[in-house]
Amino acid sequence: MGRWREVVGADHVVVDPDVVAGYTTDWTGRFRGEAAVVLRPASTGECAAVVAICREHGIPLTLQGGNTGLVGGGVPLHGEVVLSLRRLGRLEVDGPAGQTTAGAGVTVGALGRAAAESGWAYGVDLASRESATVGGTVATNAGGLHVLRHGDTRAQLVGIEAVLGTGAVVSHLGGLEKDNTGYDLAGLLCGSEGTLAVVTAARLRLVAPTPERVVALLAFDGVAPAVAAARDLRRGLASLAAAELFFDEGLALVCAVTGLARPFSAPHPAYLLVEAAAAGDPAAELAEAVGGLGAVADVAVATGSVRAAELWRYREAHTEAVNTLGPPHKLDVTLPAVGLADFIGRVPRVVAGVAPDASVWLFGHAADGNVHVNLTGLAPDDERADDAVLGLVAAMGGSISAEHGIGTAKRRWLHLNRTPAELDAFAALKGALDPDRVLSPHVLLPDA
Ligand code: 2HG
Ligand code: ZN
Repeated sequence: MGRWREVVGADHVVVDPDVVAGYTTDWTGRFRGEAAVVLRPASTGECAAVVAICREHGIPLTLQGGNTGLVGGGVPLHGEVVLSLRRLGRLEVDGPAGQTTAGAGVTVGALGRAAAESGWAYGVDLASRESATVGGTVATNAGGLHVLRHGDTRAQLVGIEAVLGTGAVVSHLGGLEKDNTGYDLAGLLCGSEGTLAVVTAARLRLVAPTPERVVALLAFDGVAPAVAAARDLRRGLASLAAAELFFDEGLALVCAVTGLARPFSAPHPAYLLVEAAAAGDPAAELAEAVGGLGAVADVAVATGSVRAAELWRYREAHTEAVNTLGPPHKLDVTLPAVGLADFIGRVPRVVAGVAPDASVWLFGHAADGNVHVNLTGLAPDDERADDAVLGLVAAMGGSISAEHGIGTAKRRWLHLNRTPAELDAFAALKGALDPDRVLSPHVLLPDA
């Protein structure tokens, strides 16, 4: 305790149980851990000193950013000390380079605003933008709403600063767009979920702003035409910035929970929320592209930003609406494009076969093949339906984690997507960069 106080300051060695409690349960309430201490360093040097002390004494750490993760990777489920990175708040925009250097604790929302002030934009956006941090989104390679346009977090990453599990600091933040000088450490640490290093800062690419936005909600009479529409818009609408899929059961729940009015006079089985964004008004090209789709049953177009935000809310409020039903099981999966509609049709039957009392809520990022399968009405540790759904995903050639990571929740299914040789390579990397398993020892990889 004394050495930690010397490093981070007494105020940031948190032991008050009421304060610690804010760091030990995940956002959904499904993953509840416990910790005696939360450490809140404010610099890379402080992080390195903390890791060195923990390594010396064999004290495992759980790394935590905004605690918006949904797979139990950021909470101390085995009594670990929590290393909260939220105080790492450095934020510089390099206008000429079109890049930013951001500390791990900067939120995605704050990064986006800083980029906008300098005439740029950040390519990653997600519903949890005001809590999710740069460190967390890099550690999990977060996707979000604009992957179809700008790619995932790894695609924005130009460089990284991090503390390895050995306590060594690696810092490569120069921001050169072309830099073929050996292993891509930034790319490796991105998505490693805190198991190899503490990400303390990232050098991130910015994108050209697209201030003119039009949002439309399209209704369809089935899943297949909605999925096909997302594919056709991706090819035919250059300004397409988002294509978000949801269904009538989820929409009804969102309306009941939020008090929003239903968007159409009649219900429809499937909906696609489409955003077009460009430097000039994309309304005409969006209308033309939607007109060419053929199978659209109804359309609501937002002509102003208030209505646009309302239409977005139908999709973004799914997460909070589902949570009102009790802690959900969250299975964030990707399917090959050709199998997406078929998978969506099969999931409810597969779940009903093993857990008839469970409710299934589906929504996601249509153009990425990414469906968020949320299951409610299950005990937190009842994994029969998880097993059945993830088995179906693998059998159909999909991924058991699209954008949320493996965390602790999906470790037992990692073998569905990764061969023994790949898992051996993962273990070798862990052994090299975190030999004493100080960093998030129960996340992603099997226990030693
Ligand atoms: C989203 O797309 C997030 O809104 C959360 O990835 C998904 O709540 C979920 O399952
Ligand atoms: Zn998502």
